[in-house]
Formats: sequence, structure tokens, C-alpha cells
Amino acid sequence: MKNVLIAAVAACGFATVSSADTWDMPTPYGDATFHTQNISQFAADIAAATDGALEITVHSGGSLFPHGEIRNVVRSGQVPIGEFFLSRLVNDDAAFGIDSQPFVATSYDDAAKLWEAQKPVVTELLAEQGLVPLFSVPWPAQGLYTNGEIETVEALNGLRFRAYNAALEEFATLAGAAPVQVEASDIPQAFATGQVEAMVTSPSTGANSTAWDFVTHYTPINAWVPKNIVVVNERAFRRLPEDVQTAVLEAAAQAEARGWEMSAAEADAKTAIMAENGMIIVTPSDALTAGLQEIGATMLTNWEASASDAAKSILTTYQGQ
Ligand code: PCA
Repeated sequence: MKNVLIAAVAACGFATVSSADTWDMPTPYGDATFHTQNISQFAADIAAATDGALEITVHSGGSLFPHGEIRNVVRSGQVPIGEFFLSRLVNDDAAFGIDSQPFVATSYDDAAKLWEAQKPVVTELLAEQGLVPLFSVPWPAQGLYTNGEIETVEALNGLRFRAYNAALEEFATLAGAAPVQVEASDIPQAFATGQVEAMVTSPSTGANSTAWDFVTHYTPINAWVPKNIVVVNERAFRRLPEDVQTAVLEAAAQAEARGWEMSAAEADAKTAIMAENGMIIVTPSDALTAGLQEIGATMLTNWEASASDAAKSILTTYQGQ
């Protein structure tokens, strides 16, 4: 059996089992999250394609490093690979944050076009940090979770509002709400303890956090389609045998395509689960949409004011498509 294995490994041209690499991969979201499931498949695909020459151990839900540290530990080489919410890097450069600006790209088609325009700029910025992007996958469009129907932006005034990045904090503030940063896995507890009373997130995160236990209404404002990204430490990547590098890049391309499909399937399926559990799904009123668009316009002006020429070129490329 052992001989057969060695022969098979040798036949594939991959490094022998004794020189196999094991990579720890921190991710921020839980095992029930489709992003995590997609990453588990990515890891399994690499293990299979390399006959175990590279094994990736996924540490989900912030269990190895908290979300806010994942980029830094990949950058420093403490771990070779990791996942995070791309627009969390907006303080480094506005280019990272364009997918979290309201009403810039609200459909998957537009989100794909935006990623096409954003990717080269982001790739260059990450290269300055010794990081290589492997793949990026969007969440379903972001909607509003509240107790009672929200017919105008004014109805959000004074609410304690869960936020997951700087853009959402700005959004909540412009709506007159009080933003509180809470990680996805802490959402149920934050509502249960009264720390927050409203939020904007995808139907995936809404259903996974059993939103029906703490809010009555879901309004699919579908205002933006933000992405997660998986990055690898460049030095760690270059140390891999060339055929293993190729296998990683192939698995990454598959994971990106599969992830976008999983995301699209989730949008309706998870909204249906929320309705089955008694949540009222409300079509946004014209007044609410107009108010939110006004907030979006202000935010985009602010974003442009903080953006480099390269970051601004993302918007012009995207809008010219
Ligand atoms: N879920 C994550 C990020 C965006 C989303 O849909 C969250 O709520 O933290």
C-alpha cells in the first residue's frame, strides 16, 4: 500500500509525502457560512490535486486569530494564508472600500464588473504588503433588519446599529443611528443584551444568526455587495514547488467561480428561510430608497475625497464599462 502511494505521488510529479506542507488558515466566519464551506472545498481540492503535498487546515470563526488581525498575521508570515472582509482595509487605501459604498454596485453583474476594475489596483496594493490575492467572493446584497417597518431614513434615528466596517459606521451615523462594531458571530448576543437593535447585513448572515429571534422585519434595500478575500503570503507561496503553486492557483480560480454561484443561490434561499421563520419581508418604500440614496451620494463624495488617483480609476473604469 505504501509503495502504491509513493508510486502514485511520484507519478503525479508532486513532492513526496515526507516533504508535505501543512498550512494553517484563519478565517473570520463560522462553519455554517457559505464562504467557509467554499474555503473548506478549496482546501480539499488542493489536498486532492497535490496528493497531500499541501494540506490546508481551516480555522474558522476567528478561532485562530480574531478577524481584525488576520491580514497582519498573513503579512508577517505567522500564517501563510487567510481570509477577511476586503473593505476592512479601507484605512490602508480607499481602493479596498469601494465595494462597501451604497448603490455603486447592487447586483451580481455589477459587482463582478466592479471587481474586475478593482482587482488590478487591489493586487498592486497587496503586493506592497507582500500579499497575493487568491480569490474574492461576494456576500449577497445587504439588507436592513429592524423591529417594525422602516418607511423613511428618519425612522432609523437614535437606533443602536450594528456595524461591521467603517463604511457601515458612516452609513449608520448619516442615518442618525448610533453604530456599534460587532463581529458576525456575536450578533445574536449583541441583540439579546440590547447592545444593538438594528443592522444591515446579507440574508446569509441574517438567517445564520437566527435574526427572527430578535427582529421582526427584513427590508432588502440591496444597497451594496461586499466581498471577502483570500490572500496568501508571497514568500510562503513562492516556497511551494511550482506544480503545487499551479494547483493552488487552479483551485483558487474554481473557488472564486463556485463562491459567486453559492452567493447567488443563498440570496433567495436564506430570505425564504427568514420568511418561513416568521419575519416580515418588506419592499423598501420610495421615501426610504430616496433617503438611502442621498446617504450613499454623501458617502461616495467622502470616499472620493480620500481616494488616490488609482482608487478613483476603479470607479471610472467600472462606470465606463
Ligand atoms: N455578513 C458579514 C459581512 C457582510 C455580510 O453579509 C457580517 O455581517 O459581518
